[in-house]
Amino acid sequence: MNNQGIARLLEETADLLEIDGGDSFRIRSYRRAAEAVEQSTVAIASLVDMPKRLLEIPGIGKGMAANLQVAVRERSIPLRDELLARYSAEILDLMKLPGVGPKTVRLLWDAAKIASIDALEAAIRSGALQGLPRMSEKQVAKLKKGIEDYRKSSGRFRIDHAEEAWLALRAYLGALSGVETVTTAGSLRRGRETVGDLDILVTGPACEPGATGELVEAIARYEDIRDLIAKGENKVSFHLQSSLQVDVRLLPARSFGAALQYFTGSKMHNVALRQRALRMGYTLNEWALARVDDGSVVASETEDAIYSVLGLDWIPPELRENLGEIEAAQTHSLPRLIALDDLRGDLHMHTHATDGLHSIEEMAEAACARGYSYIAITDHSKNLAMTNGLNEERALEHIARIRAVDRALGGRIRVFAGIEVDILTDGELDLPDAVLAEMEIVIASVHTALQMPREAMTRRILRAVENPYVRILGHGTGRLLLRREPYEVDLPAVLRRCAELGVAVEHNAAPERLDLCDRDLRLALEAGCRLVVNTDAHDRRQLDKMRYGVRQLRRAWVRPADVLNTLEVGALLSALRARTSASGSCFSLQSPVGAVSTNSS
Ligand code: DGT
Ligand code: CA
Ligand code: CA
Ligand code: ZN
Repeated sequence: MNNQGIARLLEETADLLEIDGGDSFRIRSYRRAAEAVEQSTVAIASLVDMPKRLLEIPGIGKGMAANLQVAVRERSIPLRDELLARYSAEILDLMKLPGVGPKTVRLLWDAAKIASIDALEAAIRSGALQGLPRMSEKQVAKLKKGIEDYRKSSGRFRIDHAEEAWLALRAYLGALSGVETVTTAGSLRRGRETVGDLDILVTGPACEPGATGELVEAIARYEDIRDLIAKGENKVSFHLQSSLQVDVRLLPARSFGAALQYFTGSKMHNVALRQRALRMGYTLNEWALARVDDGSVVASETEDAIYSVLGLDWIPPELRENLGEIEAAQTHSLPRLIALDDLRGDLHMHTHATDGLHSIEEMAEAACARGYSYIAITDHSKNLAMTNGLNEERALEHIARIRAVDRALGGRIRVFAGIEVDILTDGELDLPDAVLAEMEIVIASVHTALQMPREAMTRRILRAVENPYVRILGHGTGRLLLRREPYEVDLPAVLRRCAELGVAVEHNAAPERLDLCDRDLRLALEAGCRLVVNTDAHDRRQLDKMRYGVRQLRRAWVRPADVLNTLEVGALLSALRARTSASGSCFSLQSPVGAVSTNSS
């Protein structure tokens, strides 16, 4: 069992103790241990026979060390099992609902012995929650919505979680004897925002028909496996601890291309491709592209060869959804899709002035190390009190600090002053124009009152983007993947107006958000919007999340020229919305080093 799995067991034990009304010191000790295990750079499993080493980990005492040993050996913690037996094996599922923590679960249990999502749903239906403390009508409606969303999304996994599982598996499989290549296919290869299961292809001498026995056994010994689903001659399927399903297929190298093509999908793309093959006198399956008449194989080793025999350019996996990519591949008009390397900067990030972790300097240095030419520091505004959002006075001080850091960097990277200003419920912005006028990058975002009716929300956002200082619209849907549905809004109307005003529309690269989604991004392009892709980093490592955003842009057929932060500094500043006052006169950009100095280094 890996550290993450152990940490989850500890965390769940703490949750169960809290539900059980346990001693707060004991609860904290489990949470601290979970944190310590998760942060540890050493695999706990490798220390299982060295209790002394376990005790060296900060936050791990004697009793906890014993827990860790059991966790590694038995994949469980006795106290956790005991509590699950007392309540229900499904009680922890309740906490996957938004706004539900141990306290609420405790309440539900005390009031009506509710210990699963099914039971909660039944209780809502029968009205059994009425009159309970802290269960207003509004709260019950929220729970009901939460259950609906949970049902829709359960069984799918965020792209970053799937990627993490994939990278660990790739390392394990790649090191097994007789394995030469390990490749991911399916929705992960296509870069979908969520993944139903992992599809993995393995080739090498141990994958040749008749020779797979030992490899299959070795795969089945992977430490993160929770349960095996199937173990065949050339396929092993299992659930990981996280309950993510994995299908590993062993193939001879000669059919790798056909298998990769087939298992990458999507189904709709494959159906269209197979029909095309049939029209041309071929059959296409996971083994080969072959002639119908005599069955002779014409292509199977590479994807390239298969597409080429079918008269098509090779199609990037992100486009394989049967949305016109086959036609474009036939006429050699597939777009040159944006790639990570095209980006010159990141225009949305937070610092410890609000809810970020690092300083302006630290964010700038991290961006510099990534090779960026510019960033914008865009902390929250005061409406988001829980983030310690900036009021007018603090915003002005923050600008001064940003300018000072920008100067001190001596042109190594440009640091723009910015803000992620809240759009208030009536569409007013949370800070006065005079403050916004001092900054290059004003992102306007809706963060509160997400439950508004569609028309009111549309009016709210349309009013906000009319403010001449708004250059970027953030959080165009406000969703949290698998947790919170988008807010209701007439998105096409908003996108059209942004296009008219020259307000850029942000794609948020954080894998738990990814708004706008791929389909909405296509809508934005059709509306003539210019895009930006930003990480919304709350610590410097999160600048790495740009890659998730780029995957969604690629899925939306986005080219580098569609995205403003592929431009160099000078071009970026002239491409952003020009700022005019109500009377129409232009404001110059306020910057001590000259906002348009492109040759400052
Ligand atoms: P997921 O796992 O729900 O995120 O989505 P995929 O696309 O990874 O779907 P999955 O894992 O069921 O299958 C992987 C690929 O295998 C799929 O994209 C296309 C191919 N495939 C699976 N079943 C069929 C089928 O019945 N017909 C065709 N043509 N292809 C299939
Ligand atoms: Ca899949
Ligand atoms: Ca699959
Ligand atoms: Zn933000």
